[in-house]
Amino acid sequence: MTEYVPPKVWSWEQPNGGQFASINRPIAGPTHDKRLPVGKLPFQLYSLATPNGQKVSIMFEELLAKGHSGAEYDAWPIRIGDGDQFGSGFVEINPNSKIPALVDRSGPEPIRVFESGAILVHLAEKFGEFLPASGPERAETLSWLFWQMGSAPFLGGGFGHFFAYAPEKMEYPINRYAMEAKRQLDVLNRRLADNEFIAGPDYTIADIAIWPWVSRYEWQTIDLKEYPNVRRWYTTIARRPAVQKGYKVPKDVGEIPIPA
Ligand SMILES: N[C@@H](CCC(=O)N[C@@H](CS)C(=O)NCC(=O)O)C(=O)O
Repeated sequence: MTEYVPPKVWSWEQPNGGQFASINRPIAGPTHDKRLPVGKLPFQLYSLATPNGQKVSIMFEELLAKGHSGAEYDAWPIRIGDGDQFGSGFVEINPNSKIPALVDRSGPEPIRVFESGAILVHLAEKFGEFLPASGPERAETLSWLFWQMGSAPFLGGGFGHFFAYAPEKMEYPINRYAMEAKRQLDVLNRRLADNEFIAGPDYTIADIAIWPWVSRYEWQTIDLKEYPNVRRWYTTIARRPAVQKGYKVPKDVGEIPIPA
């Protein structure tokens, strides 16, 4: 293998190889015209059954399980491997071209919401569920929610990417991100030692945001036995019927993995 010498100034040479060659671009904006489908229900969700997408479908299923019939939603697949996220209709609702994105059509004017964390807060506030209205409990819930938003890129885009997807396997990034992924699980394990759920005694949007990422533990070659409190918390949440439903939206991706 010849040693890579970075250029003085980086420029785009396409395609740049690897499984994500068609997705990775240094420019934003639409690549083609495509309108999004719109159904009749109050919420239109454009998503995929990846951890970021599953957060939102699990939230909807939890709201429906609590009897909020106003939380009915149509879920439309956005096939990111085929470039659907770069269609003009999708870019109008998420200029960042990533799933999930939501259009709330329950009021007089449609409201677009993108970024899974913003969507969870929007729905939690709208229905008054899974996010305490004030006080230290709200601060704790939002702290862990935003912790997840900042941490996921190290796990998926960092460790998962270099370990599983990068066309060349390189020791330095794999070690760097494996260390960070394990450190994050240890953060959770310590927190869950004396808390039933992430933000305290109640199940909140912080759990809903973090759980789908932990559900990829096999793909990340992580043994949850090393993190017994995370395993306890993960298994409890995996048994919730709403989680089992939301995990498979918009497409059945099989059963939730349960650690031995
Ligand atoms: N911070 C965003 C991340 C969303 C994200 O990375 N989505 C991925 C799928 S899990 C995606 O759409 N990737 C397509 C692309 O990067 O082109 C969120 O939490 O909503």
